[in-house]
Amino acid sequence: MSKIIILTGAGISAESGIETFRAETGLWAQHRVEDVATPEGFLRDPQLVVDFYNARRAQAAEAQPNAAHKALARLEAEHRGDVLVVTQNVDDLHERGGTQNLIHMHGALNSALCGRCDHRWPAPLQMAVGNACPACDAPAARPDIVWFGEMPYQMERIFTALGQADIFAAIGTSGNVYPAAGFVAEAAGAGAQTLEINLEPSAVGSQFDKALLGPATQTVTAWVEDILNSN
Ligand code: BJW
Repeated sequence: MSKIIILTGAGISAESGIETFRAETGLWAQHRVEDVATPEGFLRDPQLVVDFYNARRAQAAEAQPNAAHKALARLEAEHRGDVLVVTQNVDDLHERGGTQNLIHMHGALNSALCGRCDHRWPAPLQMAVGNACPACDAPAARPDIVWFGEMPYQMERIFTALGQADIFAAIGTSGNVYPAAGFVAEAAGAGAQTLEINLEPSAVGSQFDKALLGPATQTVTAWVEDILNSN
């Protein structure tokens, strides 16, 4: 009964209409990373950052899970071993597509975090700068997002799973951001078979055993079908 760990990135949600980061017209072509995705940027101009995430939250709320999200949920439901999805995405399309065993390592748009006491609560569709924390009342609400220089969530659980994986697949991620870009080396070092699913080879593409190139809605569906047929 094989253990499968799947890392997903922005590419899996692209066909649902959610912009990726590093495409020519992607989010980082429209916004400076250091302004909207660092703690220093938030300190400098919280309104800019809150507006950026309000717009992305609204976009994600309109989007629907696609065939790739649904195929991963089917894999979790029908595979006889364990399946864990670790997503870098902050949208909720995996959970709306039916995945249950899921880690949002870079946070979630639908969650708010208190900068003072670390309490979390469901984010309103439109957050405002200085929203009060429901636990400590400090006017310190921020989007519950992991910015550059901050520690991604649940790293201990992720590294334990990578160390036990039989199959590691990375779907729709460019391999530019660590620690996620290092997961393939970690899983391969522990003996897992590794597979990259992407439109094109990523920055760490040469580290995978195999690649399946093409749009996620087609490639992920075909891969899941193969795994379930070999169960
Ligand atoms: C399709 C498709 C279709 C398109 N079908 N595919 C020097 C060396 C190494 C590391 C560092 C360094 N200097 C600093 C660091 C650390 C830093 C880092 O990695 N920097 C790099 C830029 C070098 N990392 C951090 O700071 C992280 N924290 C950290 O390291 O803590 C210390 C630590 C140490 C040890 C262990 C653990 C921790 C935090 C990183 C936070 C990332 N945050 C962001 C923004 C916030 C979230 C948000 O606003 O949404 O997260 S950045 C952004 O990039 C976002 C994404 O989750 C992340 C990854 O992007 P992703 O998903 O790969 O998207 P794209 O656009 O890059 O790629 C899309 C891919 O899809 C492409 O490949 C397309 O081909 C493909 N695709 N359509 C299939 N239809």
